[in-house]
Amino acid sequence: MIQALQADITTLNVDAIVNAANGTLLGGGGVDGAIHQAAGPGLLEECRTLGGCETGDARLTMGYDLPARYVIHAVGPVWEGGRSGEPGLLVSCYRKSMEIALGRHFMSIAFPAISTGVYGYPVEPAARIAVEVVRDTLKASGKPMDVTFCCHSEGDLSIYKAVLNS
Ligand code: AR6
Repeated sequence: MIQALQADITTLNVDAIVNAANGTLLGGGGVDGAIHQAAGPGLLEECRTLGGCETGDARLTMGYDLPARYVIHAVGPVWEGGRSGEPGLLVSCYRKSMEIALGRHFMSIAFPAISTGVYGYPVEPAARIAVEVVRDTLKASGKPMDVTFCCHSEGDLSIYKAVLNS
């Protein structure tokens, strides 16, 4: 039900992939750039209609040319040392994304390591939050869903595997 693997998230055939977006929802680098590139221009067109998104929140769009049917755009916090509410905002990202997925009865979802690239959140504490929120929300919902933590690097994968086993 919950797994970690190393892959390009744009290749995953799931109901929804999560994007590590910024507040404009108008694209950027990293996984955001890769998702927009693979989804095609329809994604940006839909994102323009959304009017942005607060940090810690998430928005749903279609997946366009992606194998994934939908994209959940979550806006993670920029790491500023950990005392500016970053953990709570990251918790909120995962929670809101899971609420959208559960509300739509998605059976499968894949998350990148939100905030741990350009935004600088250290991977291990971020992975702990990701795993804990997903486990808690799934348990509370009582619904089945396949959740994939999609890691870009081998190092991130080993951190996620260790967290999943702890
Ligand atoms: N598949 C899976 N993971 C990926 C991929 C991919 N194709 N590409 C990168 N990653 P980041 P953030 C990993 O920087 O830190 C953007 O410009 C990456 O190795 O994409 O939340 C947005 O527009 C890292 O582990 O997102 C925002 O401005 C993880 O995805 C800002 O970056 C997240 O790295 C958001 O920064």
